[in-house]
Amino acid sequence: MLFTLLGVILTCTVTWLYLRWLKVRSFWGKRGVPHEPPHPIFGSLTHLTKINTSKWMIAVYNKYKHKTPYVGIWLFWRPALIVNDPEIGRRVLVKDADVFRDRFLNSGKSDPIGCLNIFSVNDPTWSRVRRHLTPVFTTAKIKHIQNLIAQKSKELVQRIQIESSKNKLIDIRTMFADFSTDIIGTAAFGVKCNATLTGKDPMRSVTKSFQTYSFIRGLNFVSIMFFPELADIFRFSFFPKSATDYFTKIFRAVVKERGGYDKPVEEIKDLLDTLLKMKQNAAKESDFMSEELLIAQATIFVQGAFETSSNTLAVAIYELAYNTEVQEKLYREIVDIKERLGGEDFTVDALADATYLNCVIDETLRKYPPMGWLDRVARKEYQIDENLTIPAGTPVYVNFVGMQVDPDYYPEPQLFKPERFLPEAKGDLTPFTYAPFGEGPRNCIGRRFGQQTVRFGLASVILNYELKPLPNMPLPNDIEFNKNAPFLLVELLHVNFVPRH
Ligand code: HEM
Ligand SMILES: *[C@@H]1O[C@H](CO)[C@@H](O)[C@H](O)[C@H]1NC(C)=O
Ligand SMILES: *[C@@H]1O[C@H](CO)[C@@H](O)[C@H](O)[C@H]1NC(C)=O
Ligand SMILES: CC(=O)N[C@H]1CO[C@H](CO)[C@@H](O)[C@@H]1O
Repeated sequence: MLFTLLGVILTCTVTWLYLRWLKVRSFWGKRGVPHEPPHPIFGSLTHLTKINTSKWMIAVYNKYKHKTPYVGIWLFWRPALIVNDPEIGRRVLVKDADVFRDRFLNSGKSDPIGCLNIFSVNDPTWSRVRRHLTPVFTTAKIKHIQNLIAQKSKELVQRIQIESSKNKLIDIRTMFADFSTDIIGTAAFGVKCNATLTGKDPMRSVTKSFQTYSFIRGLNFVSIMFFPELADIFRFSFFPKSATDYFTKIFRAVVKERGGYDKPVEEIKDLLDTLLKMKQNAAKESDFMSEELLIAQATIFVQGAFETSSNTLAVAIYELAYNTEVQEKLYREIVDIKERLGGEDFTVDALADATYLNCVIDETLRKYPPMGWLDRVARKEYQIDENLTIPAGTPVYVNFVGMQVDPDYYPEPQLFKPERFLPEAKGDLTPFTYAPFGEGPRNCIGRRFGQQTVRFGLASVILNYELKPLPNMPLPNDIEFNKNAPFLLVELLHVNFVPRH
């Protein structure tokens, strides 16, 4: 009797699941959207344990290139759309940004620091926070960080000197992560960090924990990015708990040191001040912002800044070592700037005007965008084009990493050619085929901050060292990337730093 009952229940469940599956599986076919048949569990995500998602995005792009502007995929059982077309990308990110204001990725509700930060939070909190923060990330407002970045750039040169004198191979990924951690740690949390010189610092221990993409951390990120409900159930978090505990502790201590949450901020000196000011301004509009909300922003500044900037620096230095003409041209520009400054420290303005330096950075971000695809979710039904309307809730990924290496847009995409981005050549580029900082109202809020960090770091190293390849290291196009990391993250890299004088 019992067995019969169990048997009936089982049969019903299996049949129901099967019928659901048939419906899921036919989703894109029914709409005439090109797709690969999904795996019964993972959908289109069967690559996850094998290759980097960025590489996968490039593969999908190349496979469907010129056949179709978009490709249907499944995130497990959820249909999602990859957009490989600049014009549709522009509409999703800019013109119809109101429909696509939210990101799909999300960490569980059990993780306030992870789910309240401006990167992962959705409306209405996102608009509230973004509105207050955008004005303080303008060029003028972040100039006060110039001295900090200039000081850390000098320490970077010292660091290379110290390590070279010990005949040590320099792990450039780690060195630049030490550098970028010092800058963003001090700017966001108001504490002094000394990792550039020493390689060690409490703040650096935290960013190291962010960088260890073990299988489990990788799994965390896969859920957060592609299956947020699972992140909720298993209480996965954006940040390791030890990190958020540490951030909470130092944030409180520094706020206390500055006179508490209610002491009016007169002059904004760093990002922490901007957060305090945001809370105070919101209070004037009877909008209460919790301490957690502030700490979540400071934390995402660290995560959003340190790895993007340090990866960019590492791959730029690596490419320069293998592209001697580019390096020489850059060196001459930097020497000129230094002379024009009368030998004084670089300034934000002088480096912003360094045409070739900026082309080198643009080209680095073309080949190695830290976040190669942009994630949005449709808040209501949306007509993609005359052939396709997607239902509300469909995740959409704009595939810039694919477009950025498409030879039709960037001839010989494997070559490192900063000249593509020279002002006189820029007119030939197809709009919306390049967006390393994202696009539209939800683009990277720290763009200028990141650019400054990278400009100062590169200029200081190039002025003092000639970069040369070392034997037994891979060519730039064979660099390996961590396959558990959600975004492009380089593995161990070494170059030879030869002092210029
Ligand atoms: C080379 C450096 C950097 C690169 C390449 C980069 C790239 C990006 C990209 C592609 C996005 C997604 C944009 C979109 O969806 O349209 C983003 C978002 C974001 N970035 Fe950056 N970033 C960099 C540096 C920074 C820095 C220095 C900070 C903080 C000080 C920062 C903070 C953020 C934040 C908070 C968001 C989320 C914005 C939102 O959702 O409203 N980033 N970044
Ligand atoms: C940073 O480390 C260096 C080298 O160990 C040391 O000389 C210097 O005093 C430290 N600076 C701070 C602010 O702790
Ligand atoms: C819609 O589909 C038709 C038939 O496949 C195709 O010729 C047309 O170019 C498509 N329209 C757009 C905007 O892609
Ligand atoms: C396709 C591809 O290049 N995948 C790389 C992803 O990262 C792993 C680990 O570094 C590499 O081994 C793969 O080659």
